[in-house]
Amino acid sequence: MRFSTVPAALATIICFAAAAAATPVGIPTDGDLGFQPSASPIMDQLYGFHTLLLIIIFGISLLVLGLLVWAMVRYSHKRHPEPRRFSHNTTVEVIWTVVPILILVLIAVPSFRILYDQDVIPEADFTIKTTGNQWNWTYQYPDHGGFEFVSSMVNDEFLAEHPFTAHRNLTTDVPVVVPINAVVRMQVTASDVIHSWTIPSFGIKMDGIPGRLNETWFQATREGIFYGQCSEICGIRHAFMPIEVHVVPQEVFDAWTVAAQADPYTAIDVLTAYYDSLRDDARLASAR
Ligand SMILES: [Cu+2]
Repeated sequence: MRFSTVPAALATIICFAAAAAATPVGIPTDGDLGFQPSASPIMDQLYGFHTLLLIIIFGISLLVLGLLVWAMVRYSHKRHPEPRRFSHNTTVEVIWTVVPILILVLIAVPSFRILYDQDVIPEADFTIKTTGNQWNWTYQYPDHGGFEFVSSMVNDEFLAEHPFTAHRNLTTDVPVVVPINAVVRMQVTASDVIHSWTIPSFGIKMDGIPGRLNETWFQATREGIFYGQCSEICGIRHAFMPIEVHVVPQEVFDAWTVAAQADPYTAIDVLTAYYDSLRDDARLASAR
């Protein structure tokens, strides 16, 4: 009896793993609070830093509130009709100068570390160059034969035809594809006005400025479909130039690049086949 539960548990795990692989991240869901789930080491660091700040802010707020209440109660006119006349207290002044300095140092250390890690690009596996245009993104893969495509938001007809897989203001006609765990050097520029390329789950945001080539990097540590939106007010359709990144296994990425070198606009078929196979695996596993 006990042994028969093992394949069932295994099937459930496979089922969850397969379902998780193509899970969209960065779409609004009911009851969401806080950041989008992290999918990179930088975002992990940002998440930790944010939590540290939250604890510090909470502590300071509680302390100040407590002191206020204590002063109001202890030194009210009723309890303390005759105020004392002193105007300085060296001990208290030293404490309220030194303690904030210590808190700022405590904040500065991880803050500078994250800034450094974001700024210094580790040895990259390959480069993607993106150019912001009013109102879409051009992508180039210079290390994979230099193919290039334009990624635009899908229209309402497409949304109506794909109600479960397409997301309003987020889904693009040609997504960016990267392999899991690869270090990607991201070059960002623009052709007309300032745009900003971002994927919140990767902890990355970089302005695309005409005539300037900005660089940043990311390492996606989780399979899935990740979304971002242009984050620099760039004109009337600023809200309609989304960013969609698919993080897939290396072999799927390799197959996609081969297909994209021939025609980047139909290479998405490789991804569709991969997601279909995941779904079939999950169905098989749950049927067993
Ligand atoms: Cu823009």
